[in-house]
Amino acid sequence: MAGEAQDDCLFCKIVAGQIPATIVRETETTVAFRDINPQAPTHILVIPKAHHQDAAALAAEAPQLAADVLRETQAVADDEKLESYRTVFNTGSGAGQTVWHAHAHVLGGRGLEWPPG
Ligand code: IU
Repeated sequence: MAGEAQDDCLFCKIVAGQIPATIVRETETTVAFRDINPQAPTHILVIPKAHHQDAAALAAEAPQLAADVLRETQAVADDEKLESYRTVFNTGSGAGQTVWHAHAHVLGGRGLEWPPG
């Protein structure tokens, strides 16, 4: 069922504390942690604690939770003192999604080119 923890989901395991992560923020509904393979000086992932497979599913199944995730991306940027930053939701393998638990990448701390690769 939508929102239920999945046994085979790495991010559900991070939420459950079963896999280590450098957590920088936590709310009742979200967790933010440093990406293990950072692509910028600041590279933090903001995830809903509940399992939704991607950003589109999150928005459709739990719109309030999607808003919580977005609010937390700004909180992360504030904590990291980022004036400019990029929020990315990769959706689908063709766009580079590798973990099927919705997550926002918050990237900053260097100049970011447009368009992305
Ligand atoms: P993607 O948009 O699905 O490709 O992003 C998944 C990210 O999760 C990717 O940047 C990984 O480096 C990151 N990550 C992580 O931070 N910790 C983990 O245990 C695993 C992946 I697995």
